[in-house]
Amino acid sequence: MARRTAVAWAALGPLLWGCALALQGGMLYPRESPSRERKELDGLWSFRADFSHNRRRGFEEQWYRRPLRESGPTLDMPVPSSFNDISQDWRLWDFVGWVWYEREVILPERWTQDLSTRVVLRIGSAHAYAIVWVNGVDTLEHEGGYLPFEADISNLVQVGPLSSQLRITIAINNTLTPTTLPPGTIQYLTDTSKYPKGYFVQNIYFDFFNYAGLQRSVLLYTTPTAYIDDITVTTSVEHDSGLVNYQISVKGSNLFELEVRLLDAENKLVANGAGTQGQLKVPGARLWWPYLMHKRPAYLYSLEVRLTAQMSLGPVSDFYTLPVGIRTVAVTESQFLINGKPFYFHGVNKHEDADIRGKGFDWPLLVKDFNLLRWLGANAFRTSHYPYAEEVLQMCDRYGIVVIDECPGVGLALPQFFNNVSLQNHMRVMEEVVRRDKNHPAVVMWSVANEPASHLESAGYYLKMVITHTKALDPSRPVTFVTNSNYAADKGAPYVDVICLNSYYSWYHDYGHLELIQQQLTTQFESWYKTYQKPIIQSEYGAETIVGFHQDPPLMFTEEYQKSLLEQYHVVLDQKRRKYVVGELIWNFADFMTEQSPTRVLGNKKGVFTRQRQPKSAAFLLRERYWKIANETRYPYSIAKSQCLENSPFT
Ligand code: GCB
Repeated sequence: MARRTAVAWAALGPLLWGCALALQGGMLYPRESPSRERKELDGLWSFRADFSHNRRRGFEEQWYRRPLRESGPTLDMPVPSSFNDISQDWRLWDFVGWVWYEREVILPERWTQDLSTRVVLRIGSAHAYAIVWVNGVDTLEHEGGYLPFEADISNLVQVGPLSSQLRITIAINNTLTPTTLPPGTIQYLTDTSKYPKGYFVQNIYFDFFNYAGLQRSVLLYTTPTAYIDDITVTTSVEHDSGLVNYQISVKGSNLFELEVRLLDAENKLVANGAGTQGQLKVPGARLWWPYLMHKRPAYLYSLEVRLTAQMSLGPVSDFYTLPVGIRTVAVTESQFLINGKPFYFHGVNKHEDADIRGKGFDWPLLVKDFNLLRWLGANAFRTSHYPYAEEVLQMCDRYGIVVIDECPGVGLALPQFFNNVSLQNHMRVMEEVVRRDKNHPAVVMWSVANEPASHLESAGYYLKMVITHTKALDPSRPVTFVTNSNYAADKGAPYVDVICLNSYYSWYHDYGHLELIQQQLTTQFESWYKTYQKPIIQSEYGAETIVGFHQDPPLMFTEEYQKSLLEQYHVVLDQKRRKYVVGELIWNFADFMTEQSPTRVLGNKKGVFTRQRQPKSAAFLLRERYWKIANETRYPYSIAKSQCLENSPFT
C-alpha cells in the first residue's frame, strides 16, 4: 500500500508558539515547590439544594452573604464527590438546578500578611455552571464541568488582621442547555391531568448519569506575585537526540530571568537553557514509550523552571517542575506511529463513576483501575466522554498508558445543537482541554466529540471548525471525533486524522444474530477505508451483560453472549489490524450509572468489570487477547514489569 508521507506533528512543535491560546493565563497543575504551598479543601462541606419552585431562592435571599447554616438547614457533603448518591432524599438523586456548597477555612498567617505572596483558589471541576463567592464577594464564574478554573484571591485575603478566616461559597447548577457541552434541554410537562404545575424534566442525549457537584478537589495554593504562569512543551527526536521545545509565560513582572534545567530520572542535569522560549537537546535521549512497547516504558524527565524577578519589595523567585516525556506521534495513511513505530491501541473506554461517590475523584479507585488496566494488558483508553481528573493523566504518564483525550462534546444529537453559540463554546472548551492537558506525553490524540449527528450539513461545518481550531491550538497531536454515522453520510470525517468508529452489531440491531458480525464489521472497515484511506480505530463495541447470567447457547445479557460477541469482532479485527485498523477499545471497562430507562438495568452493563471492579468472563477473554497482541508487538527482550504482572502467565 502506498504510504502517504507521515504527518509528524511533533516536528511542527515550534509552530505552537505562533498559536497562542485565546484563553487568558495558564492552568498549570498546582504543585508544591520551594516557592509554592498548597492547602487542600477536601472533606466535609455544608450543602443545600435549592428546591424552591424557580430554584432561585438562594440568589433572592443572598445565601452567600452569611454562613449557609444561617439561611436554613444544611447537609454534610463530602468533597470530592457527586451529590446525587449521598443522601437518602430521593429528590437529590436527579435534582436539576442550583445547589450550594460552603466551607470555612483558616489561612496560614503568612498568606494573609506577606504581600509578595499570591493566593489562588482552584476548583478542579464543578459540573456544570459555577459561581464562587469568597467572604460573600462574587469572585469567579465558570461554565462547563470536568475542567479546572481558578481565581487570584489575594486582594480578598490580604486586607487586615481578621482576614485569616475565609468563607468559600460555591453555587453550582447542573442544568444543561442547547448551548452547553454536553447539551441538554428542559421540558415542562404541562398536562395538568398528569403532572403537577411547573413540573419539568431535563432531557439529556448521552448515556451516562449526569452526576454533578464538586467532583474534584478544591484547593488553595500560593505563588509569589511574580510567577510562572504557564509552560508549554513539545518534543521531537533527531537521530538519537531528543529535542524539548519549551515556552514559558510569566506574569506579575516584566523584569525577570528564567533558568530552565532538564533532569533525568536520576536527577542528573542533561540540558539547560534560559529565557521564555528555547530548545533543549538531549543526546542519547531515553524516549517515553507506551508500556508493553519497550523494556523501559514511560521514561520521564523533569523540566525545572526557576524565575527570578525584580519587584519593588525586592527580588522574588518562583520554581515549578514539570514532568516531560520525549516522544513523537505521527499518522500515515494506515498507521499510528509513536516514536516512529506502529502503535496498536488495545484498550478500553472508561467512565469516572463508581458506587456512592458518583464521579467524585478517589485515589483507591484510581489505583485499582490502573492495576486492572495492567492486569488486562490494556495499553490505552479514551476519556469517554469528558476530560478526566488531572491525576488520572499523571498516572498515564508514569505508567505508559496512552490516552485519547476527549472533551465533553457528547450528545450533540439534535440539529439545533449545531449553532454559532454552541460552536464558540465548543472551541473555548477545547482551549481549556488543550491548555490543561497539552504537556502530558500520554495524551496522543484529541477527540472533539462522541457520536455527533455528523450526517447533518451543519454538523460538517461545525466539526470542521472545532477540529481546525484544535489543530491550531496544538499542531503536535492528531485530532479526531468518534462517529457512529455511515461512511457515505458522515460530513465530519474528511477533517479527522484517524477515523474512530462505534458499532454495536448484534446488539442494537439483528439482536442475537452473532453470525452476522463478521460480515457487517468487514463491510464497515472496508467501506470506510476505501473512502478515506486513514487509519481506523474501533472505538466502541460491546454487549450489555448482567454478571452471573449464564446461558448456553448464548443469549443476550449473559456472560456467554458478551464473550461470543467479542470473539466475533476479534476475528475481523485480527484480519484488519495488520493493514489499517490501528486500535480496538472495548465498551466498556466497567459498568456505569445512567439515567433510568427500560433499556438500562441499574445503569449500563457493558462493562467487562462490574461497577465494583470484579471481572466478568469477558475480562479474561480480553486479557488473553491483549497479552497475545502485546507479546506479538512488543519490543524484543522487553519484560513487562509491574506489581501485578510478575506472576502473569502472559509475560
Ligand atoms: C454508544 C455511546 C456510549 C453508550 C454506548 C451504549 O455508542 O458512545 O456513550 O454508552 O453506545 O452502551 O449504548
